[in-house]
Amino acid sequence: MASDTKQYDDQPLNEKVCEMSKLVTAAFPDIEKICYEGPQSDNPLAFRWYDPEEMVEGKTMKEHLRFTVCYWHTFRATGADPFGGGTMIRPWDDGTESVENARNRARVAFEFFEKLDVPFYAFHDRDVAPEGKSLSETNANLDAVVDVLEEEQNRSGVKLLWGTANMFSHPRFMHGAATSCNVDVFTYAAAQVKKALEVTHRLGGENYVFWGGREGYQSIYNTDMKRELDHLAQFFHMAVDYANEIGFTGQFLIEPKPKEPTKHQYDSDAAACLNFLRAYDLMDHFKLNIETNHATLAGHSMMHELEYAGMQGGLGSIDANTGDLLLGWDTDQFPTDYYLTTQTMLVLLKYGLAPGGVNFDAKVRRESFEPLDLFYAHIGGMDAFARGLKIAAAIRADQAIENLITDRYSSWDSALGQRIENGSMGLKELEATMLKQGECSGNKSGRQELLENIVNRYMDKA
Ligand code: XLS
Ligand code: NI
Ligand code: NI
Repeated sequence: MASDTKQYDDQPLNEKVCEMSKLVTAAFPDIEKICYEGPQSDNPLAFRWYDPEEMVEGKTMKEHLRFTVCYWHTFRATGADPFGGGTMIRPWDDGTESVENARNRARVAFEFFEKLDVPFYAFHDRDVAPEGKSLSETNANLDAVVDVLEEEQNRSGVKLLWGTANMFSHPRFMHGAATSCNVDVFTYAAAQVKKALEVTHRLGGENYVFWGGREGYQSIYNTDMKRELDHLAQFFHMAVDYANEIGFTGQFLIEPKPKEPTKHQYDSDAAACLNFLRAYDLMDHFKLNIETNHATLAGHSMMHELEYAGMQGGLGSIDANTGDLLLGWDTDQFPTDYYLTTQTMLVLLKYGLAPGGVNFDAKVRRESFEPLDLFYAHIGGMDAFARGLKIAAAIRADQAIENLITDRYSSWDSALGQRIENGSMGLKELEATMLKQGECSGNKSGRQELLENIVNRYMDKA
């Protein structure tokens, strides 16, 4: 989510506040289940590319993409920004922080998941249920909503991709959670994660995510970085231990992000996260949840972050969204760019995604305030990923990129290359080789322009 964590505080502005305290009719009465109609369709409430049962590389699109709706943006974002309050019209929401409203909203969410035909959803503890006056009241609120989530999961077959704890919105977390300078805040956060793990386990969550909300610093002058990182690692080890204790076997994920809300987030990018995991002996328990807009904030492309994580066995899941090149913050827009989705799918097909998924950590713009816009946004994102999947699969089937890479590195397949790669050469042997040879053989062209043309060619035909 972007910097406007105010979205957790502000109430939605409902011009048509629902008078019903219980949901008796559908929240989206005019919308039928979204179906695949094919690329020729001009029905804005149909899929043009996402055909859940279509086979690609031996699996259905549904199995490849594992689409996920995120609860916080879709059901809690109000459209508030630093310059003004909420704009969203959500007729089913009575605008209160009551448990009853939260339970009702949960039922609406499942109507949305089913009509959109997504197999998964994801949430933070505090998105689904309101904070109480004490930790025990807060936990009881959560249980009361989780009862509805469980019932709705069983009824609809929609599953939980991941759960997580919001340890950044409440003022107590001003200095961070696991990295707070206040031991009580660390303790509160630990209790919160314990509960969130139990709830995720109860709901059959396939993963558990840690996005380091305020785990970072605004000023290095007041920060004991070593102590904070040691605490963060202890915190993760405690989570691993407790998961073992309760039998939660889901995948733990860390979500890199370089800044927002802090100036320097500890989990700044895939490389920083993997280094942290390795340094603190956590590599066996964690993978990464890579988010597009976070990659670009870190000065990387999504494809770079995915490849970097994937090559080290650390690619777990993705938060699918996009930023805006002209804006420098986490705008969390829905991804519609076929080049982006093709690049993403090229890497995901290479390393695999399950038990991760394609989670739309994206929100409709403040000006797109009607419930209908939630459908348009997700349909666009799902179609863009389905098309990206098809294009990436076609490129892979012809080895159109791979052949050029193989050729580019072919000198390494020579006797010399093999001896270096298997570790049987040192500087002395290499010096002797080059003294004898005198000069390098010629280089090969990088063929960047050809490769860009090849990707365009597959865009045209897939
Ligand atoms: C914020 C993150 C957040 C995580 C879940 O920028 O993207 O939404 O995905 O805490
Ligand atoms: Ni984000
Ligand atoms: Ni995210």
